[in-house]
Amino acid sequence: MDAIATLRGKYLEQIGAAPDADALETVRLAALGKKGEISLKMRELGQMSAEERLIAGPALNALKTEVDAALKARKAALEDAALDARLKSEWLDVTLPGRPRPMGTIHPISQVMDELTAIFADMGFAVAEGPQIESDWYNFDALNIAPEHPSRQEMDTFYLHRAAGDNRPPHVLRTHTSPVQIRAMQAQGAPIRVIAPGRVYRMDMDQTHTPMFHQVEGLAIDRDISMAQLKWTLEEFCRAFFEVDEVELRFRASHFPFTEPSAEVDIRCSWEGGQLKIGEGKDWLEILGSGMVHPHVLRAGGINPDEWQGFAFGMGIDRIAMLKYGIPDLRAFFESDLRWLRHYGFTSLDQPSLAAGLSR
Ligand code: 2NL
Repeated sequence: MDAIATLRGKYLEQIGAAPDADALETVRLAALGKKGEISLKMRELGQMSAEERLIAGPALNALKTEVDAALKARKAALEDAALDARLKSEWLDVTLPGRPRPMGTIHPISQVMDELTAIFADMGFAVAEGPQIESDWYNFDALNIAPEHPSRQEMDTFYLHRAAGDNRPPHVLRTHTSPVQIRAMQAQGAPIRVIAPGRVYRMDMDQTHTPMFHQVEGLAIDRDISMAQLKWTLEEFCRAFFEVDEVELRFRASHFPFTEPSAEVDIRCSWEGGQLKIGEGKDWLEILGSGMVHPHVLRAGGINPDEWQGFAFGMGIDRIAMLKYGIPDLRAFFESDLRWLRHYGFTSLDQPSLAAGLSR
């Protein structure tokens, strides 16, 4: 009995003093492990006489139960203490103000591209994209632009170098987004309704020209598309884009190699006190070029001109962005001046949508 009391005192004390889970496990093994002191004592019961066992058995069992319970209680206490320590060190003041971060703005050209995409999407036009480096076939031949046409001159178009000995015709930086529409026709066939917004390149640099600028072209092909639908589509676009109730467009006969007939389109406006007003007044502002797609161009797109016809148009995005948002200088668009960007830029929350702002 004395031996049991000694064991009890020793292990209960060690358990109470164990500073962590590892130390506690060491105590557990020493007491109740396979070769633990209490386990060995229990194995000795077999060699005892029946009378001895009657006394020692229950006492040892009681000791085992008590030590076991003490181990569990200490383990729980250690875990509680560890959690308390974490709760004390790992805290967060959720009432602190956020750290200020520099916030960028949406470039007016991106904003305008998003706006016009939303407007044309509402009229059933999908957005098509394509490479900015094009073969001369996609950029010129497919568009019925003759080999001797001035726009092909090295003066106006950026040509890429070929390796010495490579005699294939050079690629070009696309001079319009028309090649995107040729590719869309080839991929999709007719009927088709797409717009192609994007960067285009021409060798031009002065007050009103930059060597890289932005264009959106549109294309609608079906069995019976006419200039009447072209006119309605452009009127709807202008009403929504310039956010005015009425617009008036004027078609002037013109010439492009890729359309026949061709028309340049002016919008009625007034300039009063340097302030542009769209839809009223006695001035006219040229905003785009358009026409019925030339049969040669349909054929280049893999579409049979005896079955299908359609309209196309092309518009400068930078220019309509300047008109809508009163931006005076084209070249500032591409100077990455942060003060300019903060002034003319849009917040990312200012999402163009037909429901919010782009009214008819
Ligand atoms: C302008 C004139 C125009 C087109 C672009 C086009 C595209 C295909 C077929 C036929 Cl795939 N035409 N595009 C048509 C007429 C005018 O742009 O002054 N742009 C600023």
